[in-house]
Amino acid sequence: MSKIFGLATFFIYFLGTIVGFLGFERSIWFHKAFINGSQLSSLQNHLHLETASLSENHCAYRCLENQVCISFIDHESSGTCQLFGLGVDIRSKTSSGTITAYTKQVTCEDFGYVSLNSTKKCLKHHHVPLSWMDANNTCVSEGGNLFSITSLDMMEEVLNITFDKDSSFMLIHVDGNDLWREGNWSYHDGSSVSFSPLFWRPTEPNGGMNENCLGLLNGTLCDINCWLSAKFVCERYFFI
Ligand SMILES: [Ca+2]
Repeated sequence: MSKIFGLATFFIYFLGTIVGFLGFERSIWFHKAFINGSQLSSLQNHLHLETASLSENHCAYRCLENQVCISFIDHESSGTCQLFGLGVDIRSKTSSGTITAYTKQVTCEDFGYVSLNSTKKCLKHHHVPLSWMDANNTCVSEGGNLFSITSLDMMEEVLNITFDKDSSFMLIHVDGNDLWREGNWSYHDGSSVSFSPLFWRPTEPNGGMNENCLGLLNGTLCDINCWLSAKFVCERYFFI
């Protein structure tokens, strides 16, 4: 009796799943992108789940009900459905590829972040001032890091969307410190910061051993005391 009951439950669950994904319209929830082999490799680095697939709609349904999934590829030839924790940036020219990928969210704003034109980074502004260390930890806990300035375009753009809109962001913590060796500035991943003088405020950096963290003050970089409380901007990648 319990076996029959078990089979019936499984059948109802299976039928419910089939009806569920047959009845939903994929294009409402997903944007289609044609990616190339190298973009596929980037996505594979963020593979969240691989499962058997009955159809493209079935795969889409699996992605939709999965909170981590941002994009998916249904491999018809192998009957597998791959869910990825990263999306495809449809602003870039993705039509050159031949692999069909579907992406759930397509802008930084979909994640509550702000877009930049000069980079695929998404930015988030934090209004509660913290020390550089605590600011950095906050960004890490959100799956990112303090905003890394690697080009003048990027620096200019962040000023346009930050300081120009809210003058209380005149000084913000950004990625970079010389904590481990005085005068040797490095990013969060340990790579060296090689700013041209154009990045630095005139006469900065000038704090020696007392100022080992990087701040963006009114449009130029300066070394600041790591314990100083300031607002900050985090960055995160959501797209390949
Ligand atoms: Ca220093």
